[in-house]
Amino acid sequence: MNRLKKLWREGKPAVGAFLSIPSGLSAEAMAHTGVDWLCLDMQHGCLDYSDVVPMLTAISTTAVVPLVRVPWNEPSMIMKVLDAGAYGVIVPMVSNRAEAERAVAACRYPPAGIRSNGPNRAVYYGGADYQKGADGEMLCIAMIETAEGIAKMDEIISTPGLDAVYIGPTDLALSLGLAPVMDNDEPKHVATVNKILETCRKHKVKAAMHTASAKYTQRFIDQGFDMVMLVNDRMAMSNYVKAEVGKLTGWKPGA
Ligand code: 3PY
Ligand code: MG
Repeated sequence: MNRLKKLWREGKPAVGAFLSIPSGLSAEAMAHTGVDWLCLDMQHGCLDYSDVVPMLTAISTTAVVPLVRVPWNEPSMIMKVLDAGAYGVIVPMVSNRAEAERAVAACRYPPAGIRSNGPNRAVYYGGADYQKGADGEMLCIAMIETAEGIAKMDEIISTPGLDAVYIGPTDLALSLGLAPVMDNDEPKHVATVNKILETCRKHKVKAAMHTASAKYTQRFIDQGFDMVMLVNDRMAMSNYVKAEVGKLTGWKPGA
């Protein structure tokens, strides 16, 4: 059973993190932090398929829901990460209905979609009859972050079978002619984010937002987002060590 879907059925938001470091150990460590979900980032993280499989295994030692952001809207990789045990995919840069339908179809077995049979690792949590319930459990999450996607948000968000829409704030900013900063307060950015959330509400699709801080994670939870990303592993590590280094007195880095 997909615990993310359970949280949503209970009306609860889910908080998670992105993993960009190719390590089973850091995936396991992050899975023990209290987050609801972890997303292995194959788009911008340093992860290949051979990294993703042991990281999914490491996350499976906990109840945390494993997701994968695939590098692109490409059915073969979507199917491979679902076979390897992801409970859903985040698909970047979905710009129109046809692209959203392509992503959804790759996540669903026939007759609903085109997913090919071969759930090699997924059977270990799904059981021998994994295929029976898989279409209802695997999350297909499309990112809206391109200029075309912003213009066509209604046709994307209303795509049958799409579970959620995930906002990529920095690509969204670039698409709006703004600087690619996270936790963005530019009025044009805020208005676009609000409009995506509203459109998700209209079509009863879950809305997900990416942040770089607890302050903005809290803000988006309070605003009604169903899924919010709090932190990524690389930033967590470097921010923590930088802060600790900064607390030392009588010592300067490299001095
Ligand atoms: C973006 O900010 O564009 C993202 O995709 C977040 O990783
Ligand atoms: Mg992006």
